[in-house]
Amino acid sequence: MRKDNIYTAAKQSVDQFRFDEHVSAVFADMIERSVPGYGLTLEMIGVIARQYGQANSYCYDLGCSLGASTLAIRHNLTNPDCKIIAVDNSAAMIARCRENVKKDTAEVPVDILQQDILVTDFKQASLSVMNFTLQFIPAEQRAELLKRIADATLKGGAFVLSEKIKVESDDERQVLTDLHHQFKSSSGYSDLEIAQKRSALEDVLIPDTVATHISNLKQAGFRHVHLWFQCFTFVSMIAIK
Ligand code: GEK
Repeated sequence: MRKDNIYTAAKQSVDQFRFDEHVSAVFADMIERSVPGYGLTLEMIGVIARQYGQANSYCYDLGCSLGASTLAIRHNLTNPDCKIIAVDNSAAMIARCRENVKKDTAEVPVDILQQDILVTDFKQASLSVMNFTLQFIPAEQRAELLKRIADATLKGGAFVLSEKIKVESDDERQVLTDLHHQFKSSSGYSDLEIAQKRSALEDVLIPDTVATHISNLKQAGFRHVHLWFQCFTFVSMIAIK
């Protein structure tokens, strides 16, 4: 795994974060050292796929990056007639995702699409996953996207939404943000790297509160929404149709 050194050197000005070739080359290391609990979300996406994958259905990995969630689903689906659709709009991510899926030996078919998930045509979904992707979608387009996902979800199907969240309470936000900073320091990032990455993400990653996510998911048409994971300001929810 190539080490993420993107923000190691001091930059005159920090460009907006983009999922380009440089990021995709170090992404596995970057996300593991930046998102506390990321490995656990992947492991539990596998568990959720076992529970919710239905025969003759599709499983969507939206914002698939290198295909980590896709592979977690692929190795755990017990229904033979499922197909996985992995979507990402970054050409660099999709190229590496294709290589990773090609190297993998599991049998469930996977379609890999370089596409904006805002135009993906969803159908017969027993499971859809957005593992830290909705936060990059413009806020005003999120409700419509969630509605299209909910509309395409089969009865009893599930949607996993993992996100970095906005915290309203000043005290809570300070404590959780400091702990996240400490997590990144413990993972080997310097204060400069942490500050430059934060600045790059400033207008790119726009978090919502858990309450907003739950309300949006219910509004979209999911019957039940449960928070199943939280570590500092990172959460994952499961919504059931
Ligand atoms: C994982 N889920 O490893 N359409 C398609 N893809 C998009 C869009 C869009 N409109 N906007 C952003 N992306 C993965 C990790 S990373 C999370 C997901 C992170 C893609 C973007 O190109 C990137 O690959 C991914 O969403 C977000 O389980 O970097 O924190």
